[in-house]
Amino acid sequence: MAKLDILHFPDKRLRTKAKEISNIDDDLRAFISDMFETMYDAPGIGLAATQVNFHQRLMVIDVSEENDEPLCFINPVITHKEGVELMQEGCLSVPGFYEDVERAETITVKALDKQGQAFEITTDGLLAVCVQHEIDHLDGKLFVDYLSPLKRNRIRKKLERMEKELAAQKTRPNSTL
Ligand code: K1U
Ligand code: ZN
Repeated sequence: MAKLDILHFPDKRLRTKAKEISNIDDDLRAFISDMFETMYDAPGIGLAATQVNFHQRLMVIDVSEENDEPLCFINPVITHKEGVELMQEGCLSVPGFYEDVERAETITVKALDKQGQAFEITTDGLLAVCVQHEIDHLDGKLFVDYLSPLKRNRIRKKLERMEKELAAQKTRPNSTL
């Protein structure tokens, strides 16, 4: 198992539209294990392949308290949306920022699991929000795209400053980063 590097906004690679997966094999299953490890370690409740620079339609989610309800979605498609809900969202690619986003309240999503078996879930609450957030990633969209340009640019500038600071720290002698 391996922990993967997560891309940060405004990295352009986060804007890539992921491609459908046609072959589900042991290599892909090993990558899915790495994605779960990366998500739990972050910690987060979801992770889309786009965020780890793998541009295929794959995402993992676990919204349970005990991290014991892992869900893997391959080629996910939302087939039904109902109602509207405002919920605070975070993003591992936009670390440290949490903002309210409007999403569908109840959704039906169909996908393939890691064995290639089709399944369908109708859900609401945090899982519904997380599924919509992760599918947005696969389409190259981020939660900051729902904010005003002013807020989005403030977040971008702060994250660019932090990335620069981190890069400078790494080049200093005796750095433990
Ligand atoms: O896709 C991602 O960047 C993961 C993101 C998912 C998400 C969170 C909240 C609403 C919608 C989608 C996160 O996991 S951010 C971190 C987070 O919310 C969290 C971390 C630890 C415990 C509980 C929540
Ligand atoms: Zn995210």
